[in-house]
Amino acid sequence: MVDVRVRSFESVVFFTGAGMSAESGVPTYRGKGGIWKEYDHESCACQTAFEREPEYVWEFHNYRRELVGKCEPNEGHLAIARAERARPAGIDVVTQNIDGLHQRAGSQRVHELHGSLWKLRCDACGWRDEDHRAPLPEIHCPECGAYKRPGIVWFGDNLDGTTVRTVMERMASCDLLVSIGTSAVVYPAAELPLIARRRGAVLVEVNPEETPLSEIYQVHMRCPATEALAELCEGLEAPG
Ligand code: BV8
Repeated sequence: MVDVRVRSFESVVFFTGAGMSAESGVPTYRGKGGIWKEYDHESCACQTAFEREPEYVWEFHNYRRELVGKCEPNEGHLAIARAERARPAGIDVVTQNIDGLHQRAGSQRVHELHGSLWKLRCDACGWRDEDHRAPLPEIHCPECGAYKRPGIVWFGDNLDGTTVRTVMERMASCDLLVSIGTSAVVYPAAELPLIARRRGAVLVEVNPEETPLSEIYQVHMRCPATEALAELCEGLEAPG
């Protein structure tokens, strides 16, 4: 069995999806209880819907802010944050999640590929802010009065170029990549671990279920995120 404990590697990327936050009570997108089973993202979570019915899109996103706002980081988030404290320059989190739970657990080096539920912007005048109030009391831009937009990468939106370049660099320079709780069906995020694979890193997939990209991983941990992370981060003590 390959030794995949974080302490045996120099540079580690944790690549996380909704399954990372499932044990915190945040609904996943697909599979049992998935949010896209209940809501059609084309009517409540995309630019076209936002332009057509901004109030309904905000009703959906305020519902998510209230739901996610009540959730706490789980032992898996905390284990990753402890690992970063033990190895300040050696751990990065690349997340598809928008819930902010990695940051609330104490992780500093977090790259949000799909934006954040807590970030806001105005596409009419360029105003930006971060606001954790749930529900958001005001959905109009304080500068120009247009509707604020959640700072989320919706389907059909481009990802932020700077974030993608930084993430590609980290994937190309890590020696361990741990994918946690993603169904690997959303692109371009899903294929980013291939960069680490090409670089010769050890790839670990943490997911109770198989995914379309399972075969690129050398090690599969078919268990929940918290259980796998307790094992992977074993023996890593933060200094002091
Ligand atoms: C783009 C935002 C360039 C946040 C999301 C046609 C037109 C336009 C684009 C496309 C097109 N066809 C294809 C595309 C590309 C498209 C895409 O990939 N579509 C797929 C579905 C085919 N991608 C895009 O549009 C991206 N942009 O390509 O720009 C472009 C631009 C214009 C035109 C063409 C190209 C943007 C993608 C980002 C979309 N944003 N959501 C929100 O609203 O919530 S997608 C959504 O899925 C989330 O972001 C999420 O992060 C992402 C991936 O989901 P997962 O995180 O994997 O979660 P999921 O529920 O699926 O799986 C959970 C897993 O956890 C399961 O496997 C489960 O087994 C496991 N699990 C459960 N419990 C646990 C667990 N694991 C461990 N422990 C547990 N306890």
